[in-house]
Amino acid sequence: MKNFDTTLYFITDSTGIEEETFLYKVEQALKGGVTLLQIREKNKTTREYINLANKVHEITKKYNVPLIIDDRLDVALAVDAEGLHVGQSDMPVNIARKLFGEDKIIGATAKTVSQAKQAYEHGADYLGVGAIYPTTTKVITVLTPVETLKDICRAVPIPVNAIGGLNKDNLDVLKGVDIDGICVVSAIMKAENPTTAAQELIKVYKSLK
Ligand code: TZP
Ligand code: MG
Repeated sequence: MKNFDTTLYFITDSTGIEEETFLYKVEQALKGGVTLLQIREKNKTTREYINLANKVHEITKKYNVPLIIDDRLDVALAVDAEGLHVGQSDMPVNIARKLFGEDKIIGATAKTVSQAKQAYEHGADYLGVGAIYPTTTKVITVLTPVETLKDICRAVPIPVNAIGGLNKDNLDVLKGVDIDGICVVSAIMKAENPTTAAQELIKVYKSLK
């Protein structure tokens, strides 16, 4: 049964952090109310990615939060994750859907209305749209105007999340935009206290609605 809430979508990044600290931060963030969690690793071997994803999955299961794997269908299958996220250079959504199954959550990155419509038509369950602001997280991206984000929200019936440089102090730009949630990496990953960081993000996000 596909059941997910994109309100506060936390994307992890273990770069430069000891595994124990990383897993602690993941759990602290979940305690703060993260509703969806993606593991995103760009510099790990396949085996390292699987090992870490399995550990993260043990934690997300305790909090009943679906685990999404960035980019790697093989890793998602290996750890029986609830979902997969694909970017525009990753596996196409329709192929991922065929290989991963109808019951799995598949998300896609979209920066234009046409990319959004295609991802939806190919079977995506949600979209990540951005970057709304410049980001310090390692990613190849360009800025997406808020107007485009609004157009995408109108163009597809699936949940749309804003991403990129978002933190509790700059969400006002999303006021009145029909998004379903926000995606953050550093606002939680780099927070002193991931629990309060997540709680504050939810509070500010909900105040915009
Ligand atoms: N895609 C667009 S921006 C981004 C990704 C993966 C990174 C977002 O990270 P942060 O730290 O929340 O800006
Ligand atoms: Mg990707």
